[in-house]
Amino acid sequence: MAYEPTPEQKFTFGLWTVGNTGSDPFGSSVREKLSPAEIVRLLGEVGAYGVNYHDNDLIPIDATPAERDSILKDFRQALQETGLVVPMATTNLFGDPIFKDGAFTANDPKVRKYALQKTMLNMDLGAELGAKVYVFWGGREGTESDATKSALDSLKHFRESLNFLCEYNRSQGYGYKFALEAKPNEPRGDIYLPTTGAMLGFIETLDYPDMVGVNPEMAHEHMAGLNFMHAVAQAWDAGKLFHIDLNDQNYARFDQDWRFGMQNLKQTFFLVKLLEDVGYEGSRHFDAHAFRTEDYEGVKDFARGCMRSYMIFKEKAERFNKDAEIQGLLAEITKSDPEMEKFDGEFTSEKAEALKAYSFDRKNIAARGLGYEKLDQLTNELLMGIR
Ligand code: GCO
Ligand code: MN
Ligand code: MN
Repeated sequence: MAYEPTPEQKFTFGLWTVGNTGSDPFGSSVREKLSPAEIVRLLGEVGAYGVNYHDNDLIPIDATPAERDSILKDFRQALQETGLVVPMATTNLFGDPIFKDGAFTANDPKVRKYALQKTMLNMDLGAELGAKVYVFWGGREGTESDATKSALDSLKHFRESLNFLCEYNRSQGYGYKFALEAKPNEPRGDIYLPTTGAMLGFIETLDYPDMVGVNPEMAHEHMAGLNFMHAVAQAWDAGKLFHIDLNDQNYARFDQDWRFGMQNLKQTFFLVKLLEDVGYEGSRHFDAHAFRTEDYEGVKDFARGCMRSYMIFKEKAERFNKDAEIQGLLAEITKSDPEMEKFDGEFTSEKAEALKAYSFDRKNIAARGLGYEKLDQLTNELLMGIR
């Protein structure tokens, strides 16, 4: 199989991902900074479908109107040349010193309103560029010390800001879907609403819950020691999987943002299998960056690797779904029990009474082996390439 990316698979990268210059808290850049147009061309070369951006990846925060026009002109030209689209836009509400105490949850009302202004302005630009998803990642929305900020007020401020922006979205007729991205920590000591599950609960408290979903990220759930696929399944079940950030990460480490499929092969397999089995149709966005050891050839290897791994795992998922022995075991495990069917469906008092009176052979039921060792070994052998 060739594993060539196709537009239907909607593989996207952020300007900030392949454009990452390799600096970290301990060292400076190792790669020259590319312009947005150059990044688009690099993505075109590796076969990506789209490019996503933060306002300031594209237009520096201090750019003059003339600089803005010229950058946008070059960017649009590169999009046209390569055929890349811009499916998602987002706001940088963490980089500038004004956001040192957060954006929508900063204690200073001026900072909160500035965050709203900055977001509306970029929603305007994103809409012009064709974006349909708007991501909110609150990198600085949190605390180091809870002496400094009220967690309850912060939730209130965040809710008010999102409600305001939902109204703005409606009044402008942009039709954006908002996607909230959770992260447990980094750069703040603790970030509010630290998991996808927390975001899903919060969304129901908003004025327009239907407009708002989630953008779960693999590395973020892994930093918190959680099972990413389970979080994505919950988002899907709630009809809230509006976007996804794919990458990789060792458990319980700082944010590593590794190439998709690099580290946790089995977790990645089950994630891709879920996305493919349910028919997820949104962007498959890689929010990751190349190792600091790489030049731009290595960055292309990184980007191709993300997409290849996705496609290989997709093929493995098809194989899993067609494997007679695996499917036989699954059918056995999940088979229905005709005797129990009378208790299925809606609640009635009669059903409850009948269930209370039913005599279960507890020891016999418990004594049955489930064959999970075999099923898991077969799964691993499939992943190891011998099935
Ligand atoms: C991170 C986040 C960001 C966001 C981005 C889009 O850990 O830095 O994942 O990369 O995804 O800001 O909103
Ligand atoms: Mn991240
Ligand atoms: Mn992300």
